Amino acid sequence: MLTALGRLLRLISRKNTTPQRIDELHLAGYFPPPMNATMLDRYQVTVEQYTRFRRDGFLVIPGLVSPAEIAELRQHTEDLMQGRLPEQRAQMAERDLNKDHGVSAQGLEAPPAHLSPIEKAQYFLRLHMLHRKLELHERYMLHPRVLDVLEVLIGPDVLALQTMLFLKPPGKPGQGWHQDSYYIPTHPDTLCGAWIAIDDCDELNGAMWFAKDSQVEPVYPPCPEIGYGFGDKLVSDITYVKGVSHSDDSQNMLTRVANRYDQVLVPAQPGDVVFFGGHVLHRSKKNFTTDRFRRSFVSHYCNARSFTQWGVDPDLQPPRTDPVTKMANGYHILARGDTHLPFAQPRFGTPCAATLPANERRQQSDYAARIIASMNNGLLGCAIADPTLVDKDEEAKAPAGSY
Ligand SMILES: O=C(O)CCC(=O)C(=O)O
Repeated sequence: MLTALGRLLRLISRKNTTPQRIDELHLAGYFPPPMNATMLDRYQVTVEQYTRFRRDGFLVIPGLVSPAEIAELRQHTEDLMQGRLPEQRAQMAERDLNKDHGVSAQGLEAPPAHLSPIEKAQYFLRLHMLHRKLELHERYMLHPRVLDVLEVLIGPDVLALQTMLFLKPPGKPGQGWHQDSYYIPTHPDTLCGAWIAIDDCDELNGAMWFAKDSQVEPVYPPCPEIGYGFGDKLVSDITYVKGVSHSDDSQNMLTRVANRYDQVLVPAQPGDVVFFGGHVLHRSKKNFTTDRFRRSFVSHYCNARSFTQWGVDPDLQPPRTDPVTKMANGYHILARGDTHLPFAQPRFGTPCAATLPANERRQQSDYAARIIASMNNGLLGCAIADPTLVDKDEEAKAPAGSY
């Protein structure tokens, strides 16, 4: 390896980094493709942020989404809560707001029309998968700066799987300790959430908590009597759990695991984005305030080379599930990079990798693929080194057969 690495270092040494040389290196697969104007606008993840994500299991990027965009997202959310969106053609059934914790809805129904604005705003706790019904949710799921970060953390190929809009009105409950890969399995497991704060979030209105460093844990699978859930069943002494996401800690068996770690509150300002991996234990508590919402827009993604059976859309005909493997990748949008697996186009046409012509998409992710593809020659991809640049002294110093 030292020899190969030495060659690469020589290739990119100062005297070799002329624009033409950089172009050659790009073509040889060492560097990402040259950036165009849009790419220069990219959010740049640092080594420190990358290591923090891997070490802590989560990463907060302050102000990743602009104030103007948050204003748009907030206004749209308020219209949705009041049933004012043109897409909200049906109405939800009546229910007693004092007797439940708020509805988690898949659909786009409006709250009953006769309710007061305050009652309407209390009607929903959270709404799922509306990127399949609302252009704006698709657009925020595919927000370029959010994708810039994901491309580094779990990419370069990124598949957009899921969205949730948390409204969490005053007095409504949070979600107890859980691991997201329990709900959304991907193989290999590359799941990552991106949680965009719409309101100020703090301890009182139910900000998120993380069991810091707990991303090293396996995903704890459900006891057989629990209908749904996934986990690392091959770990020989794994505990099967009950009460995942239960907000009463005594009912939630993951509390014991979470209690082995420091538990940190992650307050957020509108526009801050919290990225978190599929294994890290996290929770949010009740909204203890009487007058503040705690709204956030959350999307989940995986590497687009991972296989998933999750997220079939029964409304989409003909079905896109692979009849043999039950793979459901064909329902999810290719956000960045490329993939050899199926993927969906964004229904509302939001620009992303899926909307690029195949050759352009391949070119953008080619540098990652080439490094892998060119390893077959025994030289770990460094075979294109210019023989005239061999430094005899350095070569001689490397012990025979060393890496
Ligand atoms: O926002 C919350 O209260 C919880 C979010 C969460 O746990 C998740 O998105 O996985």
